[in-house]
Amino acid sequence: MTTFAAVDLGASSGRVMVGRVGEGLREAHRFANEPVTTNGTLHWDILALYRGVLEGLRKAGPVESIGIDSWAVDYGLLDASGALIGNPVHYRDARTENVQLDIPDEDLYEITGLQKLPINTIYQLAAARGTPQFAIARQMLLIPDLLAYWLTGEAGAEYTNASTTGLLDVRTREWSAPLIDGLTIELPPIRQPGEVIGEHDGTKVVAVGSHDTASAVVGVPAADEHFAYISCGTWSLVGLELNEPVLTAASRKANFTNEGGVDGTIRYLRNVMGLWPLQECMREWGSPDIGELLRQASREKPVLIDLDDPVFMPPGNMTGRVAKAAGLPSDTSPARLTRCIVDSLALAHRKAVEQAQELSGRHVDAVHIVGGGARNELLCQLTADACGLPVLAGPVEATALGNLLIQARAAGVIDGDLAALRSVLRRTQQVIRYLPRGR
Ligand code: LFR
Repeated sequence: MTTFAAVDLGASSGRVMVGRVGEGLREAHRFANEPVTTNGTLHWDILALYRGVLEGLRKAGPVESIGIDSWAVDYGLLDASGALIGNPVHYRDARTENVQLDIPDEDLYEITGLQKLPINTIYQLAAARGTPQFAIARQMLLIPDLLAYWLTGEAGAEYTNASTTGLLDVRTREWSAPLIDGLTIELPPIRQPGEVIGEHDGTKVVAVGSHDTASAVVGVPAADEHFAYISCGTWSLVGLELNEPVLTAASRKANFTNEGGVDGTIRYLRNVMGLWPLQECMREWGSPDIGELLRQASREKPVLIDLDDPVFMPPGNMTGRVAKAAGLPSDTSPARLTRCIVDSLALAHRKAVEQAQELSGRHVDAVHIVGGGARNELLCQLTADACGLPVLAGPVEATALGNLLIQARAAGVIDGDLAALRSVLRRTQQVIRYLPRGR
């Protein structure tokens, strides 16, 4: 049977997973993703990540093809010789805080369909403009495209990830001429998931939904279209899979985004802060056992905070920021702070699930939680309670599975639409059902 390697880079670690259709995934290699601050700027350590990818591919052994996905919006700049200029800047860096674009928000939404998020590439490029590095830059490659370029020598921009930049036209699915007008750097041609990018040491590198959230949505084991998904990890990406974008003023005001999905779908969603505040608190507490912490938290009384507040974006001193927002003393116990974050997240999930339905007119009767958050029983139950809908939790590895399925289809091992790919997941992946309590 044919084996595939899925490279999946997350905000805190990267993995190379190996698997076959209909079987489980094996983790060939996991490596830390540790951002580094120099001269006050937060960077990704991209060469360490690339080394991790190479090491993982070596450990994976012979495979039919390789697919790469990662978080979105961040990029590397290349000079005229194709060399990387400096380390890619982390989207959590403060450089975009006060950036203003020339174009009004309404017009930008009309073209791109994207929620207003300062992390989006368009704001990052505006912040970078005028720097000496930008002056010598000739090309921009998003993170998975940069790694694919190093593996194969081929430059391109995979569509689902390009759709998060704020430079793509949501209708034509190409770079927007008015938005890239005047940009002194070249944006490479768009390529679609399933296309062969090139070869690395004789193995094909195939474009997948290279935005991790796009691959995660492929990996949602939904039975029909009446589902909401929450791709829950560092972020919670909460939304629906649609065929057409929703570009109304109400949608813009609710800050909903129309990102490009695999097979021409639209990922109509909101970025909710996700488990990031809890991950940061855990780091401060010296990484205690999460199971025990959640058990203790389940016995605490809820206190709610607004997780959308940009005050929670940067790393560091998260316990202090959460306690302050909740009006709790700075020595509040980890269990209480955990309960506060998890409850607030469940409520934010509910708000986004409800708004997505209202704004799109699509009704849902189940919420799928995929990604690491599917392991968090307290969060899954509280989300079911808040939404008043069954939550179907799993697979945890939806992103790597979505990555692998698109490679498998490209190789001709399986065929069919997203529904067909999802039926494979329903047959092979464990899903835990949480029913809503007490409404
Ligand atoms: C999730 C994710 C989100 C994106 C954020 C920043 O890992 O890709 O979809 O908004 O990271 O890139």
